[in-house]
Amino acid sequence: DIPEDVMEEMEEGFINLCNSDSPSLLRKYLTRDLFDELKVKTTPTYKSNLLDCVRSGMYNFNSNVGIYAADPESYKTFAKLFDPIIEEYHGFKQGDKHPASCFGYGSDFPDLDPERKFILSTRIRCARSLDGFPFNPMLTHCDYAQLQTTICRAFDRLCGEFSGKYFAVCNMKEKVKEKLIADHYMFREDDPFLEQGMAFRYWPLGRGIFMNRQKTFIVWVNEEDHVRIISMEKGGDLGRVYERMIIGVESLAHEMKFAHDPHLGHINFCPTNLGTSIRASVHIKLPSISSEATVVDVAEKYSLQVRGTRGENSSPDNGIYDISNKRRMGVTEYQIITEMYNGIKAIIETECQAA
Ligand code: ADP
Ligand code: CIR
Repeated sequence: DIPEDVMEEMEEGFINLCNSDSPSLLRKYLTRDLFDELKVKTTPTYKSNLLDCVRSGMYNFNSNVGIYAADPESYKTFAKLFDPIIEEYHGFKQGDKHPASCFGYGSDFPDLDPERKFILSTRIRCARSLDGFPFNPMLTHCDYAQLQTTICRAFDRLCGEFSGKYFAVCNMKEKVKEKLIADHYMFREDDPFLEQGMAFRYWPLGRGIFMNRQKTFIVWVNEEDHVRIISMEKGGDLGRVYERMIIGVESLAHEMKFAHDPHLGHINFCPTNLGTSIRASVHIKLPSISSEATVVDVAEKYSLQVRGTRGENSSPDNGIYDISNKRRMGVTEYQIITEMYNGIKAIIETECQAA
């Protein structure tokens, strides 16, 4: 019961993808046989189809991954495609079980750069989805509004360091928004991967940002995911940033039911954000490691990912890099932060030796 126009678009998109030189995991794992098997399927509750999941990668040949889940059930209905992609990205095999959440203590991670020579800022974010809602391609006008209302109710109950204010994108002055984006607090609205992934429908309805007074605890609403929970500050005190994120996540979890799967852990729109969904990053200056390729080489040795400082797909600026953990799944939160901590420490040592 896939409409004919959808079938045609999918068929054409598949052929174009095959003929492209896209490096995406989607192109790698979507074979003709698998495509023919999955193109007729829909998910049980929201009736999402394969095109709803792969549109982003079909129209963006420069994707690394190229697929999003249109709803939580997509990970099951289209498992034959998602599983190998998840395995290659996270090293998490089909049949593996994501461990129970274990945050541990931030105090195990002392400041990575007490003299403030290398690290400009540290940020940890995780993603959460609300139980009972699909993801962007299947969300209705009404869903976006309802999600925002539910999430904002939880903000009202935050206290102390965590209390703050919610700013809906629709009420935000352009200048204010631009400044928040430039200062790295706010999401941008120009990501072609998300756009073709149908994540910008009804924009700016239901989208917004919550910030505490110090702008160290931030929550994005209805951007890529229903909720993105962020802790950030200047300097390299990873432990303090982590501690704040843990308390923030736990406070919000009291007020809402987050989607969780016994196998996959936290369930979110992009398969890279399953499991812990944590990305812990530093913005770091590495003037003596002379080339970007060398930084990437060293980072990869420690399972870290290098991005530019203006967000995903941007380029490093003035020798400043965004370096973060790559895998988010199959290991606990504590292990993820430990891996990131050790990797950044090693990169700083490499930088010192090169100086
Ligand atoms: P995400 O981490 O949410 O997946 P991005 O890579 O697009 O997505 O980053 C979102 C924003 O957060 C960008 O403005 C980016 O510059 C900012 N950011 C990421 N890491 C840091 C950091 N360590 N310090 C300051 N800003 C950061
Ligand atoms: C892509 O496929 O490249 C985008 N949809 C983003 C995927 C997640 N990000 C990443 O691996 N850096």
